[in-house]
Amino acid sequence: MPKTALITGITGQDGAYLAEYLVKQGYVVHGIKRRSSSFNTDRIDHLYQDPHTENRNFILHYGDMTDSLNLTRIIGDIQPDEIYNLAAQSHVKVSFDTPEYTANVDGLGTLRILEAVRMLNLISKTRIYQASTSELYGLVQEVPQNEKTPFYPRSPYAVAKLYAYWISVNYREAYGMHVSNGILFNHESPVRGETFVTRKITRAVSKIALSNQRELYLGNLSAKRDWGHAKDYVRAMYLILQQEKPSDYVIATGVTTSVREFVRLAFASIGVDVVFTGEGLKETAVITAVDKSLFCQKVSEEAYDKFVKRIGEVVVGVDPNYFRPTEVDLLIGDPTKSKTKLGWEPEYDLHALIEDMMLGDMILMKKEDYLMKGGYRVLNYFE
Ligand code: NAP
Ligand code: F7E
Repeated sequence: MPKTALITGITGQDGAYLAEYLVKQGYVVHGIKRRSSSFNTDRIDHLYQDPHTENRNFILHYGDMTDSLNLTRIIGDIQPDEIYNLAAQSHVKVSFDTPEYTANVDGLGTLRILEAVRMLNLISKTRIYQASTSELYGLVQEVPQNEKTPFYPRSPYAVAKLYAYWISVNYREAYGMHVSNGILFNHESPVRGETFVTRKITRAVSKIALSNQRELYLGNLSAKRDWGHAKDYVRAMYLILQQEKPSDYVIATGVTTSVREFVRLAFASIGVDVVFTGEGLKETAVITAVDKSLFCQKVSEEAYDKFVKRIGEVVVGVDPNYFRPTEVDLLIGDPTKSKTKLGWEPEYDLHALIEDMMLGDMILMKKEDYLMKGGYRVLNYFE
């Protein structure tokens, strides 16, 4: 019999990569998606199977992390071998605007899953992965951070995830449940949400190269993150649930980079040198040189002729609206435990991650460019 997995948050970045990975491993994958007035399944459309298909191995259910009855019914119907609890209001800055909702989904949502498994007498059958986060370390108490580093959350998001972390540990200890926390450091990809900083940068750099955007505005350029690739990180989630005993694992690359340096590397990947000058709100990045052959290879010859005239101009500025009331300045993980116990090794380093993201966004922005230049008529329904 193939194993059955249930993924909450299947329409998100990690949900999509994990679903694809588990289908390849021979699993029957069930996912919970929210009802939305517009399509929200872009990232998993390639896995979709018509409900009339026989022996489907990819099945979606409507649901919401705030609805206990719905979650309990779905888990009862599916009786999954593994649950990957990835659903969350996952944006740190947005959590300051929606703290109660974030607590409900990210904190209590986890409790709802754990209780459902307990009440349905699935404790001995169902293993649970909880999507914990490096944001738990917040105002870091130790560098680098490992599984024993004390937590100091710095946002409503992180505080909600702190509850989820400890309630998972508590259910493991109180009821002997196979529940594990993956403490994942930032991981990105070409399908990363557009308002997280890496994707915001790779989209903007692509648009700026095509002369469809003049400037990119960011917040704290000095923040440092340990960035990996989501493709590598979902493999770690799977490995965590294959262990005989549940435990908590840090998943990270062990390398940290500032937002400022990420910007520089994203431009450099298409042959553009930028230099940062000034301080605080006055800090800017200016184009200093363009490598013609790399730019033409990565963008286009047509775009080069226009872009090269921008040497000496500002392409990045600071907007304080993107600052957070309390910031996490530095994250760098120590993945020793996951490397030794799980045998996990990431395949992507930061350069490979940026190449992958820039490739994805360049294709996307070239398509947009084509449409904007009247490639075909876009209907305006409100005309
Ligand atoms: P994401 O792209 O923002 O995806 C979040 C998913 O949760 C989406 O499918 C979203 O649905 C769903 N969701 C949100 N609210 C929901 C609700 N009330 N009920 C049901 N589903 C809901 O996040 P991600 O980057 O894939 O991250 C996956 C998980 O890992 C999250 O729990 C995140 O907090 C955690 N995490 C992420 C990172 C990272 O660097 N990516 C690091 C550590 C931990 P819609 O598509 O409808 O919005
Ligand atoms: O910010 C700074 C910002 O929003 C990274 C989530 O997946 O990873 C993610 O949370 C840094 C912060 O990710 C902008 O202040 C500067 O210091 O990409 P981010 P995050 O807050 O680290 C963790 C591990 C999670 O668990 C979360 O779910 O970049 N920054 N300028 C900016 N950030 C954004 N978003 N936009 C800016 O313009």
